[in-house]
Amino acid sequence: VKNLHLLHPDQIELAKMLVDLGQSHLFQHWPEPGVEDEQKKAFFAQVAKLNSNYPGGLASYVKNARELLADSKEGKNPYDGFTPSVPTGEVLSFGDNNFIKFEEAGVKEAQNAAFVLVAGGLGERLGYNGIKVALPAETTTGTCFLQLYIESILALQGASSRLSHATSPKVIPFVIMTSDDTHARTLDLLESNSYFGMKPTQVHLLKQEKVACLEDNDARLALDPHDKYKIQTKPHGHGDVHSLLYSSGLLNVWRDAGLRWVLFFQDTNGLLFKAIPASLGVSALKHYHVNSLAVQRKAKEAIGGITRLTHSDGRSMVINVEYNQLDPLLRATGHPDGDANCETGYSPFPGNINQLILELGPYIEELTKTGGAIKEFVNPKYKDASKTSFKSSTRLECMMQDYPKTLPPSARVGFTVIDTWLAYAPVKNNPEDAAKVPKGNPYHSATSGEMAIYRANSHILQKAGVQVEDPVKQVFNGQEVEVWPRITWKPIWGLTFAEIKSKVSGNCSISQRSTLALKGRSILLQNLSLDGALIINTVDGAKVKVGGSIQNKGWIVESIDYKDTSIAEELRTRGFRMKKVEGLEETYNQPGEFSLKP
Ligand code: UGB
Repeated sequence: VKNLHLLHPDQIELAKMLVDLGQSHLFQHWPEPGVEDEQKKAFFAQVAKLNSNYPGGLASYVKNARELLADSKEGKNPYDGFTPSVPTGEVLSFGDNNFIKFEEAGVKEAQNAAFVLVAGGLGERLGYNGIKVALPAETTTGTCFLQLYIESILALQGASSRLSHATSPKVIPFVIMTSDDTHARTLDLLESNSYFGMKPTQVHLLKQEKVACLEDNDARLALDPHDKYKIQTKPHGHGDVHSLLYSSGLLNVWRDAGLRWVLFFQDTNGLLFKAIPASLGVSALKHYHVNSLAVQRKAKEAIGGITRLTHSDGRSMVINVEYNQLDPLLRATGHPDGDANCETGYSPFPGNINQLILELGPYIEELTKTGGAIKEFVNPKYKDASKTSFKSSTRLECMMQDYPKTLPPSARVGFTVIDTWLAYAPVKNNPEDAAKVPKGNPYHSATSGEMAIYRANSHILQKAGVQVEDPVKQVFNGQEVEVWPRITWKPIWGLTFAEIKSKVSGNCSISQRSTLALKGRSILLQNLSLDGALIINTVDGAKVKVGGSIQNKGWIVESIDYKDTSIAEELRTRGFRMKKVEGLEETYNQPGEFSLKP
């Protein structure tokens, strides 16, 4: 009270609110006016920020926290009364007629889409010092994830406007959600690389803020252990993306511009865009308000399972059940083996890869009701079984895939299962943890993420008629992986199967020890027999036919030790690097027709 005169009237309101919320411990220790006044003002500036960043303000935050903490103390199961069952959705098989039909529909729709990348996470499991989107997706070309995503969106934009013969091509907006942990470095990565070819106005960065920590079951806010004038904060989770998009005003701008779809994706999946056209096609042709991308899932794999939950009161929803909750839920509802593989060798519940496609109109309608608030959860680490105190402060969290939880039963919620090899190879685990993954389960490491790109590209070319030699097995950083020829291409070379197929003809073959990088739109492979390294760069307007037998010593995948700190972290985390012994690199920087034959 003695310090009140230091505050603005709106800050006085906040102080009163904190007292009403049982939070007076936050300033009980404050000294007399005149001592540390600046810190006191800074404290209230932080409170104002915490208050405005949460839908419903701190009063709602504390109220929600009390309810969730009480439920957690009681051991209440959020899925009480719900019975899980395997939902039905669209299951795609790469390259068949159905897949091609959906891809074409998806490319057409892409010009009506906006993309949203959630990239606020630090990736503690990966233990990488930089931001994850700056990591190379593969080291043959060194393309980082962010570049790959941007070039994919641009390629899709071009393909979509060509298909619809648009006179003034639409620009696909790209939003990146960052956090204090990633914002400056993300912006720097974009700026120092000229936004990887995107117009800066096409990219919007939205920074998520952290939320207040809670020190006990009464939801008393925790002070920072190192600063008594600061409330301790922690990340609130990727679910923030919905309230941020809502409050940014972008959704209405997009609707007014005629957009129809918002696609959400995560930071380190180098395969994702191979699955985007077909999945967007599913959304469009099946009229899904919500479409979750999924893959086959091994039981107990650390990805959520897409599940139909039916409540005894008649409610029913198709929703992601997080991996740590699926097993207990199944056990509690008459499945004594819990989360187990069925006769296919996979869990019957498709694995959520957290790629969501939402129809914009119904999305705006829903957010107008909720303000973007997503069902939260709390995960306190209790000191003992009495559950009365915590080992360390906790906070509320939310996940973007929980968006459908508040939807009415009339909402059309579906999912699309895609071949794992085509769609999903995230980089989440550090080498040590990856090496401990049970045999048969995916490593989700930088090693497996890169090798998965070569495998997918090899499979795609095989489907397109190229003879690609079988892989060899090799161990890097303690992980056994299949090493396929290192085949990469820029998204502009081929984003859909039909497009890729149209660029391959005759008898083409690629040996296992080969490297092939296609960096340009019009590169046609005709009767090419490759045994070595071949890199082709072209500008738009240059059309190059590549054929004949190309043979050289090639690039060798050289094993390295991740503990060898003299090597860059980006390479160490994968346990190998490309030794460029010999290769053919050609660059065509003038428009025209060319032919490359040895
Ligand atoms: N992220 C943010 O942008 N902000 C945050 O506060 C936190 C994260 P993780 P997680 O792909 O297999 C998810 O940590 O949360 C971004 C799904 O919940 O990589 O453990 C972060 O930058 C799970 O159902 O994953 O698990 C990253 O881009 C399953 O689908 C993204 O959010 C799993 O991903 C995910 O963060 C998966």
